[in-house]
Amino acid sequence: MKDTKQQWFKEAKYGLFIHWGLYSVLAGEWKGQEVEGIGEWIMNRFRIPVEEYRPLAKQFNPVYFNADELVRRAKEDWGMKYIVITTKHHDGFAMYDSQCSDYNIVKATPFGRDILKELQLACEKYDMKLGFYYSQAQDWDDPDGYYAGMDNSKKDFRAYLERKCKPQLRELLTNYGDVALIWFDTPMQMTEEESQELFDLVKSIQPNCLVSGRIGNHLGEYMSTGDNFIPLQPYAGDWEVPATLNDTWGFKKNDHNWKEADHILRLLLKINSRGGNYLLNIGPTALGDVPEDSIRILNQVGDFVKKNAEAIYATKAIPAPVYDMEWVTITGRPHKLYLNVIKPTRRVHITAFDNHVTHAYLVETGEDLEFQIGGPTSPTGHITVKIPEEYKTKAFYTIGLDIEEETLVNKDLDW
Ligand code: FHN
Repeated sequence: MKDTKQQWFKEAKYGLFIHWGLYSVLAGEWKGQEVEGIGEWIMNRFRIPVEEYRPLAKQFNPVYFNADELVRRAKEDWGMKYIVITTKHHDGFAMYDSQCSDYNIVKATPFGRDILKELQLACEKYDMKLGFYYSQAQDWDDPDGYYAGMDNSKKDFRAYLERKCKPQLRELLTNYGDVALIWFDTPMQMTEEESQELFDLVKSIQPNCLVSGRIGNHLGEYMSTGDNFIPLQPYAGDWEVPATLNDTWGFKKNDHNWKEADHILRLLLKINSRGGNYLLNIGPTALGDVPEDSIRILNQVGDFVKKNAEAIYATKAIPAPVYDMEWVTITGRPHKLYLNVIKPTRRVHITAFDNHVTHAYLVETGEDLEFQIGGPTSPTGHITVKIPEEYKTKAFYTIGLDIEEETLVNKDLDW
């Protein structure tokens, strides 16, 4: 079981992932051809030679990027507790002022600004945790970095580690204040010793910086599930689901397959009810703005999160309920359950429910609600909560239940 031993991570429950880099310039298209699948892999998918990919830096001028506005939104509008940004994705381009590789946003682009420094300052201002994604094994730019789908056997991976990976990690951990976590990714064939070296390097500079599950060889401090993968049962320990709002991480101009707010909210609540954090992605454009659809959806989810904060933050896994209902997802904390209504329902009625409830209330107003345990067929085993008339056509609200038991008790379905 993974244990970060850090309260902030256990309580955060909702964070913002940012995939942003040179691939955003291509926006999913190379020489008139659309890339299949995720946009940030375009260099790999089309085998774009380094000499043709590098010049994209000259077109990268994200003049609309506004770190303050982005962090403010994440905190105040979206209700997120931490941000993780790609400081170097598999394409090898650094999104900060790196001294050990000029292939970076400050030295290679007309933009010339260190967006990481700007984000660090904004995160400090808004009291937001900031973590760095760093592709430690794949580097399609460095001759000795791994390249998925190619023969890597002739590469001197050690040389790449010493020349680029470790020095860049040192820079990230030295020049940008307190780093909440390093989000390693795709370890590929890294050995246990190599993963351990990177782990030790992080801890030697910032002992409180968490190391993500994808450092490889089971050395991470929390578990990262597969992309967009939500376990059916609660996992023990600390874990996180990295997830997309559409079907790509890096910006793709033709990907409009957005998951709408009710879908995202259901996923957030499912993950929280099983004890995990939801790290939800945006892919800014090459001009530095966040796609309008992302903002719209995150604002809607954020409205719920802010009004019903007690049903989200610092909640604990509840035992896998025996039901999976369209209109409601249940979260909880010791002696509390939350019925989060996602689709309008005329009747708030939960069966196979065996808790002793002492109080029911509408979380967003605090208003007390009447409730009834049992019914015509059984004196126990279900609860009906009376909701105000106007809520019968509403969704995105939460009913809080104070319970005598520690957590949810499912009644035997035998009755
Ligand atoms: O290959 C990457 C992918 O581009 C993206 O960064 C995701 C995010 O979890 N991680 C890898 C695939 O799992």
